[in-house]
Amino acid sequence: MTRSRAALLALLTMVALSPTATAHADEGPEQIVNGTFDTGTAPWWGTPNVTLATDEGRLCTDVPGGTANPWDVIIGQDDIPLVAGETYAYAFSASATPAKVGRALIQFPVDPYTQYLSAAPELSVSGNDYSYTFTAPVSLPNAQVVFQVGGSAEPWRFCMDDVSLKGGAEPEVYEPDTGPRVRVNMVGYLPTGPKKATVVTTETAALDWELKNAGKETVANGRTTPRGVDASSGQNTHTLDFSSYKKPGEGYTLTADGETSRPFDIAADIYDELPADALKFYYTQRSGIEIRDDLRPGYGRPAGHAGAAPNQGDVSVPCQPGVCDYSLNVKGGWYDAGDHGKYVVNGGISVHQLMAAYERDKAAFEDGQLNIPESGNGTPDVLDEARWEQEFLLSMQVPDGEPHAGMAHHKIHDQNWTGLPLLPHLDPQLRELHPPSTAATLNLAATAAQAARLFAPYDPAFAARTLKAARKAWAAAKADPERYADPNDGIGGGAYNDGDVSDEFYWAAAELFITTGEKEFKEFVLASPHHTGDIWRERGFDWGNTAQLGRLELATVPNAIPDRARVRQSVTEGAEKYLAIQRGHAYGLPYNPPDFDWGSNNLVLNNMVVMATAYDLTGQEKYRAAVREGMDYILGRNALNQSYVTGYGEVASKNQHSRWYARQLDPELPNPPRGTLAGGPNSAIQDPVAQRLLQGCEPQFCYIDDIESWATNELTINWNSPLAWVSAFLADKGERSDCRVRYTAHGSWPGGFNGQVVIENTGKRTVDGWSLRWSFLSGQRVREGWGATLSQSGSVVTARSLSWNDKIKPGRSVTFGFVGTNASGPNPVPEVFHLNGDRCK
Ligand code: 9MR
Repeated sequence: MTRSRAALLALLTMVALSPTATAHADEGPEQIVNGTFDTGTAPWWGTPNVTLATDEGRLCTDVPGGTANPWDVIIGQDDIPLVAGETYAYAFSASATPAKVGRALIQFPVDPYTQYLSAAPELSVSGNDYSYTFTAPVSLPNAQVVFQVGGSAEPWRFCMDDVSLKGGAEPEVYEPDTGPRVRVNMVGYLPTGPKKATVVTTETAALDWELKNAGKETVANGRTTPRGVDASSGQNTHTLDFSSYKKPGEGYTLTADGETSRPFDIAADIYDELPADALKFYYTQRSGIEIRDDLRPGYGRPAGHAGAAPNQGDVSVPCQPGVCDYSLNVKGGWYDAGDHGKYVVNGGISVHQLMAAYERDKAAFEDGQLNIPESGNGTPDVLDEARWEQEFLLSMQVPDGEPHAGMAHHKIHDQNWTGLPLLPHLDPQLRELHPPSTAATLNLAATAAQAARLFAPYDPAFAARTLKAARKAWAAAKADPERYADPNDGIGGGAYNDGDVSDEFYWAAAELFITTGEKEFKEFVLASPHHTGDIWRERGFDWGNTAQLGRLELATVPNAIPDRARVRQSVTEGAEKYLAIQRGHAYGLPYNPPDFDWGSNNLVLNNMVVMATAYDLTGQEKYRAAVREGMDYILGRNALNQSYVTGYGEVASKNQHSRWYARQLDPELPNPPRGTLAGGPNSAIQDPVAQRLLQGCEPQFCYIDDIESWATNELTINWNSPLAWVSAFLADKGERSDCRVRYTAHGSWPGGFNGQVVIENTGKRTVDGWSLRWSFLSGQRVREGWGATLSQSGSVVTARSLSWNDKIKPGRSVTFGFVGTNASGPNPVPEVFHLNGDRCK
């Protein structure tokens, strides 16, 4: 804030004023957020032709010359609440070099932009203070304060400070209702898993705790472990461990320090529905297709952006001016989040994680599981859902013959941000393709290469098309490796800029290598710094940090990279890092930076993906236990005592920022569907609601379940994707089984191969009747077998014992074999075998 300058009173009113009204307004609460620019320029925004910066505690910007209208250059703040009949005092200081006349408006935020206050301050080089009063003629939660400074032939410099709008209702003093001080996973605990809770208390010595069943009988008790002050919440905490109690039941509670937790279950099936719910989310995020109410009661809506007015997309979308001179049909795909934008880099990681969840255990995903229009077509629904996005990603590729052919456009979205609520089919904005980027191109290469191997058994033509697109994208990215998305291209859609795409290169090379086995990709992988570096960031991985995806793929999907053992080992090193963070955390969080990131819940879940993968690779129980404990945080064992997954737990997020699940704004609309993850605590609280209510928040408290809090409470396709992956892991009931499988491909010839499989019983009990399951990498097929009855669905093969070999005594083995049909690309030896549903060690 700068020193006050000589006052100049300019008075303008919409409604006649009295001195009393002015005095009253002056005393009212402040409605502007960060009008003193002490904390940077947020949440102030500017039109794309200006860059906002602070200069000696003021907001300053260089206004370009050559614009025609005042509104060609705007600086503003959104979401200012006005109350009808209330009188407000509006004040600011400003300067212009050289002197200019500006326009100061308080207005309705969208067309017709009704002005409640309109002033034309004469701005001088030395600067002046201005003040006005007006009475609001309407109530609205989201008026705009704007400065229109366009219309000058010459460039000039504008600065402002001490922007203040006083009056109206007292801002709500926000005190989150955090319920009982004993914090649990409100959904429940697995009988054999860890069972921990966190107690918030002023006590520093250990406390007694009791576990009670639904009948209020005490079934276990013990003493808490004091943990001191937890930095992520500012709370003094104890942990409480009741892991030794394993009896299934409903309605358990924990009591400690005179407080009783919310009820929870102990049951083996608590996560059974979550994988499908997390995946069903994608259908109602679809663009370009009607959402059928019979498939999603309450969520039916017309197709969005399918070429029907008032939509201006997405069947023939032009580029931003100067970017290209063609239009593309980019209909389809998923809407990114609560907005109507479609962004290739974010679509990439999302569709990848869905396919990766499938590839982890293909037998767990079936046709008909998700109740989508494609259910019943013989392909697992998760692949059908992934294809909906993959087809969109393919459509974003620059056509042959055009500049940057083979690259992918970074994104497609509205020309301007729209308000809430707005159903997709009602969006009237112009849609535009934004310039191609290397990052988007590599996301296309990576996911299309992955899709090629996964779709081969179901639709070889589509698999061939994706592989061709992946190769073309790879070549285009190699030829243009530093074409970055513009960080300032964030009007009407997110910027999704990323100034380092070496990690996207690594991920794409890894996928292409796994699918093709080719030397070029192998050499690229081996030469990449991401192949050997410590990529396990404490903050986790996300759309902008994708080396981890490549490493996880190379570790888990069979392939012939020479240092595979080291790659696998590196995943456990990452997992150890997250395990150590979790053990040091009183809420069992495997993520603990001093400030929480945008979408922190997805980073928490992605760290859990690394620990889960370490379990898959090693079978070490500590990693699986860590994932189970991590989920407790997401489902209620946290400072806010709430679940971040809609429909899961007694108190759960339900007002995530969305233009169509906008029930908080329009009771006719639904809440987000069951299984929707909220972004979660974000220390930077960039949106006005969070800035108004959460100033000074400790990390875990930087969250509010309000639809307008887009920085803490949005839903996105790339946040539900790790939720789907992790919940599929948690729902996996396969245990480690005492068996060893030796699989040998005996000779191969063009088009075919011989497989021999030996199952050894390494346990102490006779196996009586067996079925062995594995998956091929891609389109390989079993043709005929001996020593077992073989069947195949997609790439999942099941071999069942015959009457003469259905017993395997301890230390003994059985052998069977088959003739297989080969597919293009590598045919690696499968590494994961399930005997009677349990995974061989
Ligand atoms: O998830 C994105 C986060 O990592 C960025 O920090 C943030 C600001 O650029 O944008 C987030 O993505 C939003 C995107 O820009 C627009 N659609 C909604 C996304 C989630 O909030």
